[in-house]
Amino acid sequence: MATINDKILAASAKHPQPGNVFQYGTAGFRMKADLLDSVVFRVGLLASLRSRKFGGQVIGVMITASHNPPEDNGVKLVDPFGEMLESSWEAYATRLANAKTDKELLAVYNKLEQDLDLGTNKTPKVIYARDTRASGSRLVGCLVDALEATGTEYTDYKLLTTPQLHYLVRCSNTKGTEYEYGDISEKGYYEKLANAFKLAVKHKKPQGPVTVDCANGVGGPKLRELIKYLDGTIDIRVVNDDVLKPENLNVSCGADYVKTNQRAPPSSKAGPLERCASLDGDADRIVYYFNGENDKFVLLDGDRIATLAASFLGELARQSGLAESLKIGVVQTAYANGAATQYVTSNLGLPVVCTATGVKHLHHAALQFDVGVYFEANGHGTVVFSHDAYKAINNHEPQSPAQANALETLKALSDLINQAVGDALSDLLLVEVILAHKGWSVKDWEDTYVDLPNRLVKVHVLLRSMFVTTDSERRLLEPAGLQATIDSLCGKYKAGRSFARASGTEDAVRVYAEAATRGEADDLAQKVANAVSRATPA
Ligand code: G16
Repeated sequence: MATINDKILAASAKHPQPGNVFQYGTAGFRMKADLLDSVVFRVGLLASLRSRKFGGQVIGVMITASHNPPEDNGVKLVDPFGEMLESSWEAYATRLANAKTDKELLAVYNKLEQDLDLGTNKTPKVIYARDTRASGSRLVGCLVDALEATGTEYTDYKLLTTPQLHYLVRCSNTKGTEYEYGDISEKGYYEKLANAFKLAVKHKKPQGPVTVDCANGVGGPKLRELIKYLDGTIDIRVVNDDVLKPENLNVSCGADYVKTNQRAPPSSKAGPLERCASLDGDADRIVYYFNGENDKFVLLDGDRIATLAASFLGELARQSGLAESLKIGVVQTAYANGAATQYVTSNLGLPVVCTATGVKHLHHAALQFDVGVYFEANGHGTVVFSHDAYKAINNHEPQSPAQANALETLKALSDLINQAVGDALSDLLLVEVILAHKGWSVKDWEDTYVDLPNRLVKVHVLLRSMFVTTDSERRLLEPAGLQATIDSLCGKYKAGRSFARASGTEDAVRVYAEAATRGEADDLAQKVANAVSRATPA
């Protein structure tokens, strides 16, 4: 009878390593889809090991390249509590992906089995899903080959948003425990969000419609499904939800397009002051925007969602009598607008922590607070409630009807907000609850503070690995001398701030710049981008 090792060798022979060097990056492996077969197969091997490490708990595998172009794809692992894969295991993923031959792969796999102290012999379990990319089903085949070879139990959830898969992993592993999170089904996800939303807007209904651009990705059909559970409590208008033509995914639409270009999708028909939002390709990011005075485009990005959420949660904590028990904090990255950071510390009086890019870093930092609000400026984020915060909220006896009302909303929000990971659908409903409660238009939201003009530029370089950062990616250690050039350029502009870092999801270096005026921000970004180009081999 064939052993597991024989099966791995035979299955691996169907998915030869193409000779590339792979790296588990900001959000897993991500690249042109036709290079990914061996990588996905090997991620399947690792998912099986990871489940064994946790005594057979469910591990998630998501096949998506999120905001990347349609011809890309990617794969990432979800840990038992629904979080991103623990960082120390990223190196194992990279090691497996880079083994050159089937035999070498088996040797790496067996060594990991030995070194990882896998404990019990419980059957490993994996659940997986994919976004709407054309390459997704082929890559699922590669994954299944690994799961079959290793005798792993698996469930195919077909098309899901990334946060839905995170939800299902968390529900699967917490069922019957004090951390029980919800019903282990897609329907359970919609019911949980919809019930929480309906409770939160019981006394204050959202005003006017919100138009949601779904990047022609999986968020479209899933949002339409969610709407069915909302019983008309909100008018959500879905646009850019064409998933039948996968080549349209993220093309001239979606959260990344809107954030990077600082403009609405060209297909947008929104009138002045109409509330609009854009999701990304796997619906784990969201940004809002509207056409302001003189047709000026106004972006309400992740920073704005963070400040809105932090201010509202602070109010609810005070109004419900829980201000003393709930320590609220905000986590941002270097991309956060300087004005947003200032607003949180000065106006809201809340602490701010800065981490490197990547949800896993922000999530981890947010767990230090009872209520940790974390958002990347690109719209990726959520609010995490600690176990103590849940206890405080659930055990608190309100002393007045006003306290009871605030407490009910706070409870509803702790259910509405996805605790596992940033979730565009959950964040959409969160923003809608807050605007409804405050009675705010998008203009009122914008008026809370004035953003410093900023610009994001992508520089294509030959060797992005040359860019080594420190201080939460705010400063460069290498290439030598480049940081001094950036410092001196920043010094020439009022409120000038800029940094450069290698993307973990695209073959590019990202340059961010902000300054007192639009012209200065653009100029600074361009000059830093030029310096980045000059510092790398042509
Ligand atoms: C992923 C990560 C985000 C990160 C983004 C861009 O998002 O989950 O944390 O901000 O990539 O990362 P980078 O600048 O390193 O390319 P998504 O939505 O693409 O999965």
